[in-house]
Amino acid sequence: MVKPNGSLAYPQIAGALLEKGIEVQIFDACIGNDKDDLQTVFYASTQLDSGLLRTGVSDERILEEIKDSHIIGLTSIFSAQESMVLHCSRLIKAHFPEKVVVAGGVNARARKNIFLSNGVDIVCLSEAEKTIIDIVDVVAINSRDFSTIRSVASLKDGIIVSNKTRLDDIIWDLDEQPYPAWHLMPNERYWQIGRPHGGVFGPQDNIRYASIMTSLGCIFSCTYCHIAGESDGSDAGNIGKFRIKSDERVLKEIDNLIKIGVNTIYVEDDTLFGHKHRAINLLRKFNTIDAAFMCVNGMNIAHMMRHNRPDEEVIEVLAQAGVRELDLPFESASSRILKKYATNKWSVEKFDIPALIGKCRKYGMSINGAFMIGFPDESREEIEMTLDFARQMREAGLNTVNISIAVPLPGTPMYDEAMENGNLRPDFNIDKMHWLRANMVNTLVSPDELEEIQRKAWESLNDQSYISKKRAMLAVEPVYPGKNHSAIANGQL
Ligand code: B12
Repeated sequence: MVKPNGSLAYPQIAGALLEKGIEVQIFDACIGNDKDDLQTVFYASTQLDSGLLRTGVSDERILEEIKDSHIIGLTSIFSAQESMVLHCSRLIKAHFPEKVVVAGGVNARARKNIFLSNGVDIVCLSEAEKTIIDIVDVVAINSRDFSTIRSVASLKDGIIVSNKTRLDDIIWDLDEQPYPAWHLMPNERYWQIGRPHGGVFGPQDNIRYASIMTSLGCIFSCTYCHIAGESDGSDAGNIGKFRIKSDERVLKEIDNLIKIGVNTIYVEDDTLFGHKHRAINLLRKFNTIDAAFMCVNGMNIAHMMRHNRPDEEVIEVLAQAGVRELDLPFESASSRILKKYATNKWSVEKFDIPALIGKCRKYGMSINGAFMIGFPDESREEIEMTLDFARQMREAGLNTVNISIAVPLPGTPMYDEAMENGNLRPDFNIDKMHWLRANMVNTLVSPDELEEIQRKAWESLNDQSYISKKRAMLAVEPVYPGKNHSAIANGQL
């Protein structure tokens, strides 16, 4: 299905530029601006050869929007969207060779060589609130030599120069980050469309949403997540480390959002309860705020438990803060898989999950269970273990179930291992790096079988009304070329 991107990178980078008095505009090419008719740019997708849908403004409109800018930034956090990002960079470079094209985001940095050979001049290798200013300073003196800037990769005389991120390049105290420039986002358009980062809403729901992160980084180190690779000595530096904003800073950010008319705030931390007491105290302060809060990201089962039983304090505080929907990332119900791939992050044997679900429901929250299948050495029995568990938890009150196929995304340890062990062909198709596609080969359960299992399980584990709602959000009835097409037809895309 088609949703606007609305990534936090845009207001973050824009905020950093505004703080230094540098003129900046945000253009979300998926939905355009006042010059574009939503019916034609957003609601009318076209299908690419890969089967993905292209949604957004024409090439001409992109060129028109950027024609007066010196520097054009492109964000690339989702690998499956890389082809279209590179389409933009090539397009811009072909028409305006003198303009500087900068890219950032987890996918761009993991694939820096490919970006640099497709019209991008500079790839930011880490968080870039400071880096973007360094780049502007170079452009301002009419130079195109970015080779001395830290934490970027660039081309110098046709050779890639890549400067790793060092400890002092990172903003450790998140209160020192510039305030995100949410007011520059095309919010009215996002709200008119009404398809935020989680949940199912329609334009009639008047959902005026925005995202915040109260902390960055994660205390876990799961092999399918890029954070596991963001440590000392990596290109990105140690940004995987858990860092927090002060309560005052978070409340000020929320105040800024309310001032621009936001009524629903998506808390998108990687691990909201990384410091449990801090999160509890912070959430208590949300009680009096006139907005709903959503946690579609960053919850962890272990943080919701205390001595293997539901931690009522955590659940109560979430409910009182107005959280109406929770995503619980079980991933697997096989202890072996959890240990090997997911930092052993919850205990299948010890945790009383039906009690946890019951408590969350008691507090009025709708619970989605997130599961993953298709790890390279995962057996059919282990997959069934997870699906059986999901079935039992549905009986215990879980509202919906989401099942992803494990994807070895570039930049993650799982990617490196898949390459090394022959689970990923060197010529893999980046457009298929998507959670409904089985990308790995030489797996115990074959890719075709995995997609079939995923589709059937999703259909049998969810209510018909939910499936219909999801299907109603499909832009076109997609037909995939080739054999592995089944998963796309199940209404989750
Ligand atoms: C919030 C979030 C979501 C939200 C919203 C995403 C959105 N559109 O904004 C929701 C819940 C919807 C979501 C969903 C999914 N997500 Co998500 N999500 C995140 C999360 C936790 C935070 C992203 C964020 O806003 N970060 C804060 C911003 C400020 O950081 P940033 O984007 O990195 O930007 C900084 C730098 O990278 C750089 N930068 C970035 N862009 C640019 C551009 C320029 C020009 C410059 C100069 C610098 C720059 O500077 C910025 C400021 O420092 C990330 C993990 C993470 N920590 O980044 C995963 C992540 C992006 N998600 C991921 C995945 C896999 C998914 C799902 C597929 C999960 C699933 N199975 O359902 C879905 C798919 C969604 C889709 N569209 O297809 C992966 C993507 C990996 C990949 N290579 O594809 C990530 C990286 C997590 C992971 N597991 O590895 N996600």
